[in-house]
Amino acid sequence: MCQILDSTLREGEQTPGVYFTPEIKLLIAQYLDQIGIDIIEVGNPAVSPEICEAVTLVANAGLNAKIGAHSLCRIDHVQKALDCGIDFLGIFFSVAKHRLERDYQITIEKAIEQVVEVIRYAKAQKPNLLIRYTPEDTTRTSIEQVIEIASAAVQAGADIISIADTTGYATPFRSNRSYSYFVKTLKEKLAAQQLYPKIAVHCHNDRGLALANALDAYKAGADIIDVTVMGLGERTGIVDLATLLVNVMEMGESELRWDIKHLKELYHIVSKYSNTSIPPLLPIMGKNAFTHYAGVHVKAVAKDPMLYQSIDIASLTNTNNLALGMQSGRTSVELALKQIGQEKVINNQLSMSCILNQVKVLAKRGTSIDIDHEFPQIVNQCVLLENCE
Ligand code: HCA
Ligand code: CU
Repeated sequence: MCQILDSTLREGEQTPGVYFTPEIKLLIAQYLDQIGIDIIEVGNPAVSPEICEAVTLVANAGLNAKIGAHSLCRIDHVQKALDCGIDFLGIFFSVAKHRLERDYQITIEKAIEQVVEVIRYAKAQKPNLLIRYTPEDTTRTSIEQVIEIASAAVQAGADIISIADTTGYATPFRSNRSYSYFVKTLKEKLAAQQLYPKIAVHCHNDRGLALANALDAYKAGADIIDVTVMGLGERTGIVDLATLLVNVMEMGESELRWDIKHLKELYHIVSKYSNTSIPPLLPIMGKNAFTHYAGVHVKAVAKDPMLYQSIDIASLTNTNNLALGMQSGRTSVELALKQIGQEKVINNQLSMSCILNQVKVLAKRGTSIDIDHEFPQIVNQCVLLENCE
């Protein structure tokens, strides 16, 4: 069984322009909690007083999920996070050769010393705190270095080691760049030292492979998977929550674990307060995800939606929709007439031809026809014309 860590409030707030007030963060966290998310990462309290306030607010709201803060590998930042009353702390520090040499300008020995000191400090302050250590840019760090730092971090008190694909470099199709390689090797080498931390994965989408990498990691035995609503995050973001849930359910996770009916409202709220519209083609939660358009499709779907759908959770997460436009046929017009309560028009052949014709004329503008607002006008015109002839 894998756990889900949602980072909409931390990684998601690293989407350019996004800012959630502490109250909105609490609202989003409440929805995530109702869905059954295991860990909610709220932000780094040392970044701003508002984030500090948000972490404190969410950590003290009595949610079932573990509430976490993010922190640089510094004692002052860790202390600030601890003061917020958190259950989970994510400390990140890269030990990639290029980073140590070109940015931090310290040796690997010095880096290990710093990581060990900070983790020991956090554990001493709060022994039941769940500590995650992330060797940032893990997938571009030599595996030997990852094993060395992970082993030191776990011995210092880290409960979780996260494999972060910070730049979206991993791919399931290159063996030593794949998540399965990192997850399996890390588990195996640490177990040989009698160390058994949970392994988390944080997959960025720069190559469009975030979901594929997360599923590769899941198959290899990853214990925790990071997601955000809509895949929000730095650059091209990380794995989308709803898409991940649907896929891990197919790989053996029980669907009873999550109350997915709250996804719709959650996505609506995150979209509204992040000023980011939900992409219509986004799997599962996009407006088009369960919308059928072309005449042949609509005709078949009117008998059974599964004739042109392979996911049977539309009613819980999204709604089955009809789109009206150039590709529409008679069944679409019939369904649209039923939707607006004008089914009596269906039996009038001349009106039906007129309506279908007008739908196609209007569709040349290049956007679908709004069934509740525009379609009734087309119907009225055609019916009027018919009565006058
Ligand atoms: C960041 C980088 C990070 C950290 C992940 C982690 C990444 O924005 O700080 O701490 O587990 O992608 O490496 O999100
Ligand atoms: Cu990230």
